[in-house]
Amino acid sequence: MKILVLNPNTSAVMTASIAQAARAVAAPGTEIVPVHPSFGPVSIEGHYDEAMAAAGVVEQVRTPHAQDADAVVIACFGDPGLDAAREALAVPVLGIAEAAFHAASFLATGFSVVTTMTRTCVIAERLVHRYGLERHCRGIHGTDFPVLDLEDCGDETVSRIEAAAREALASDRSGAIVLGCAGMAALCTQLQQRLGVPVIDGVAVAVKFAESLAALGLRTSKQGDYAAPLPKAYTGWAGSLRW
Ligand code: 2AL
Repeated sequence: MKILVLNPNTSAVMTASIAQAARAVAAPGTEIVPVHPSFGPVSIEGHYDEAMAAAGVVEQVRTPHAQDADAVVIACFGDPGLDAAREALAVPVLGIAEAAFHAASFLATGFSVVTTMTRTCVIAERLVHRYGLERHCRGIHGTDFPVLDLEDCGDETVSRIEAAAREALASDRSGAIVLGCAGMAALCTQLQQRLGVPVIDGVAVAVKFAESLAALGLRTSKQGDYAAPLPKAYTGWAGSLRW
């Protein structure tokens, strides 16, 4: 089986580290195909970045790589372009925030999110509401690390994320931590060992959910709003992105 792992930012270093995290959990017969858009922000840290990244996701789901995949994972914690990708494709498409929230709700009655810039907390908060998981999510905490700092993070970064997670567990009375950035995937095992509670990396759980749904022969519904986009002219620079 082939899983397209789509990093919506344009950092090749982050795409490679996301691919490594995905391959670490993939089943022996699963091929991970990592891609990122040809345009857009190098990191996604706000609403403006996210709007551009969603267009990058649209670009990538039109490629032969995506058409050939058995499932797709959108590997950014804001799940940009998730609904658009589900319209465009018939295979299962999972966002890492959505996957991580659901996984956390299986493992603890309440979880806390530890993310990058504090300004992105509202993005995660809105997603929690969109997915109906507000009774499980007990807090969302920024660490004010720029996303690209995670490309090359040492022990000091891990210790700061660990400290934020410890504080979150205590103040929120949570039983699990969700990592709020695809760039944190490589830190998951280490943080789980240090914290002694489930630590959920959305990349890993999204890959496993994607594998399971594809193996069960389950596909995105084409009835209603996830039906293929309506054909129409797109103008200006978006002309080549029309369905
Ligand atoms: C992210 C992420 O996962 N990738 C990125 O560029 N920005 N999300 C975040 N909250 O930092």
